[in-house]
Amino acid sequence: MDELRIGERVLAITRGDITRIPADAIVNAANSALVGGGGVDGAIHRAGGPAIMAELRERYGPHRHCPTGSAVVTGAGNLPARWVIHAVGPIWRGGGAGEPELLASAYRTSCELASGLGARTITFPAISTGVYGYPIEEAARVALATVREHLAGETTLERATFVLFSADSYEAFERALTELAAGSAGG
Ligand code: AR6
Repeated sequence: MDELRIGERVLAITRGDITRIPADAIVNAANSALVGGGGVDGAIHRAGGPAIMAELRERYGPHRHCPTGSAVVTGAGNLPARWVIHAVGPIWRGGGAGEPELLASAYRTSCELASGLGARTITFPAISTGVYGYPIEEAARVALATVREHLAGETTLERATFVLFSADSYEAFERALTELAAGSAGG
């Protein structure tokens, strides 16, 4: 399955490059220093152009810091979006250092910021599952459960889509979405 309905809203997964898919808000997997980097962060700044980094510098200063589990907003430059939400996921340290809570917090904060802006559609990468080493199966469960919970509450978001870059990450999210659907069907 690639979609779960939550009332009128939809939680979806798809394969692809997040910089190519239109959405009101695109979530980035950033670092606390908000200085850019590799992975999806590099792809977003490349595709979006220098305006995004310029805005980060201007709004949040040369010594900017975004705590792990939180997020900040900029415009989206040349990306097919209105906003980029730069979320900071945890570095995986074995799972006993609060990683699930911090990862959930990164997604929850992103959803709340997007809803505060009035966004109706949002796309996410699999935060923390690249350079930061978070195991994909566990990350997929946390990611989907957290965004589902947001979509079940008061929000402007109508559709939230995880854009998975690799076949492995797509398959992990597909399994986690199927589990989540079975869990909600069973009450
Ligand atoms: N579209 C969608 N997903 C992508 C794309 C893309 N274009 N490119 C990579 N991914 P990562 P993290 C996937 O490493 O683990 C950066 O240097 C990738 O396959 O981008 O949160 C930042 O500056 C993986 O599944 O982010 C930070 O320093 C997922 O995106 C640090 O890495 C996340 O991998 C953040 O590490």
